[in-house]
Amino acid sequence: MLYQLGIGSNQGDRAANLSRGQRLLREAGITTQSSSALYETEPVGLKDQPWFLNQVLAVETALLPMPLLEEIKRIEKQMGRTPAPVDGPRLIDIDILLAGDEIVDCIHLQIPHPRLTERKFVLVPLAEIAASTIHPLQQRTIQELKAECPDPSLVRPHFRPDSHSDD
Ligand code: PH2
Ligand code: MG
Ligand code: MG
Repeated sequence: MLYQLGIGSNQGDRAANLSRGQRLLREAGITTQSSSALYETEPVGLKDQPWFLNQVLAVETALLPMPLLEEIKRIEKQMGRTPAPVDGPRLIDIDILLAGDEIVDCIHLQIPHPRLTERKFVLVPLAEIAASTIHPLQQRTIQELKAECPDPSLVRPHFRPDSHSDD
């Protein structure tokens, strides 16, 4: 089954945290089919914290949504994520955004992610790899949801510090 995952970090070496997260997913049999660019994003919710790096991954796995969530939690814990306030700083955060056309609504897991449509830091990278995917509850494409999203927070492409050189 193909899932879209949102992955973010705003502590330590953020880019290294995202790539380690992706590697641990792969080692758990959750393989990346396509990935967005990295985005430098203004914090949403709690403002007084460092900017995030966010990315969206399309991953393939045989895991059903709840077992996938358990694997994700295990990886976040393995990477050293500690309990933090809601919307507070984090070393790594991996969220299930979409699971194909499926809708999941239980206490511990809602898919599509309930705040997906309100967040530019999700919609911008998601539109890069899944623009014409239809949100199964809104019946709108990701492209449309991005265009209509009123979130004023800044989302800009991340330029890797080592990606250019003077010599
Ligand atoms: N995650 C949050 C809260 N706020 N802001 C940005 N820019 N990026 C995030 O990943 C993020 C956030 C809760 O998970
Ligand atoms: Mg999150
Ligand atoms: Mg999360």
